[in-house]
Amino acid sequence: MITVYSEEHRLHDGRQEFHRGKMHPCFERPERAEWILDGIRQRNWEIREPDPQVSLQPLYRIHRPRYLSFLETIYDQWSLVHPQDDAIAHVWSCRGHRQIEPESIYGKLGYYSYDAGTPITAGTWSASLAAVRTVLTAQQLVHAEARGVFALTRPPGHHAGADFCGGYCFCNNAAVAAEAFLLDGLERVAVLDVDFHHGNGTQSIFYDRSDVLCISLHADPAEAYPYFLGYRDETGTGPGAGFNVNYPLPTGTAWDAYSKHLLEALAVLRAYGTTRLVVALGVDTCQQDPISGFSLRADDFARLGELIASLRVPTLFVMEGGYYPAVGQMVAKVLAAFDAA
Ligand code: OKP
Ligand code: ZN
Repeated sequence: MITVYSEEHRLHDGRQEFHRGKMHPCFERPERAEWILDGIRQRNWEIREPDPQVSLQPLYRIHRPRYLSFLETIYDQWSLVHPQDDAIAHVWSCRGHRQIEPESIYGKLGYYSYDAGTPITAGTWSASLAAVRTVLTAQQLVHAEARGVFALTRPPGHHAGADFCGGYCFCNNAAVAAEAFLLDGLERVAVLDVDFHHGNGTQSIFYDRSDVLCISLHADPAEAYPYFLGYRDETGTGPGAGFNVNYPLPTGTAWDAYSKHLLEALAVLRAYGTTRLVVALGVDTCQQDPISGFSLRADDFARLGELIASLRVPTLFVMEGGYYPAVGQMVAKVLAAFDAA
């Protein structure tokens, strides 16, 4: 399997995230990509750089222009006042407040984000754009008839919405790739999100659309991040009614229960007539993950790759979460089993 990877991800290097009353070193750090690359290199798979000429049209269709200019410019404005610190919001809009983009940098940060775990650094915009080029280059390879391609994206994407960042995510790489398949003339595109956390950004982007089916298996938001989205009764709206499927699972879920729901998800993908699949591949479902609560074991990741392959649909794997050194081993198990099936 080909991996597309850019070392520009390193430009996004947040110092700290706010969590449960104090600042902690960021879990989502450049080292993660090294861990993932280790797993890929051990298998001797080809690693390619993103095409610098790849069209960014799908990015502009997924994200609002004003949000993209916010991402591009906010750190420069912030650093004039706080040159030693990353940009991070400390105030957000809520019920009864105006939904407006204030002039103040603090107001803008609150308007375009939803948590305090997602610092914006000097290189966040460049790294995010490199991740988008990475996923779009990989998408082009799948479009040109590759059966499976891996986009080693960092920062991750599935929590980013049309006009907000959060959950370590800035641009929604998986959503951008799904949009690219549609722009290439395909129909019945689907996103299968297997990250531990619900992909609230992806769901919100496609919630009223029938051209991208979104299916997600994740920790029950009643007990886990992102808390405010990802419940079972969220099934889509308007023309998108029936095109969003959530499988919220309890803390401690292991392969036995997980795989039952995965088989259901695969049946939905089959019934839809999926032509191209984007897998939001988080491996933070592993028992080893320091910030998550499922109990998948190493060999379960091979089963995961095998089951995804059983769909027999050209598949783009997009990296999401996974915060422990063996993350590359789990990713490689998924991809190798997919290839072998
Ligand atoms: C991003 B992805 C840890 C608390 C959790 C946000 C989690 C974002 C996960 N300090 N904060 O879905 O893996
Ligand atoms: Zn996650």
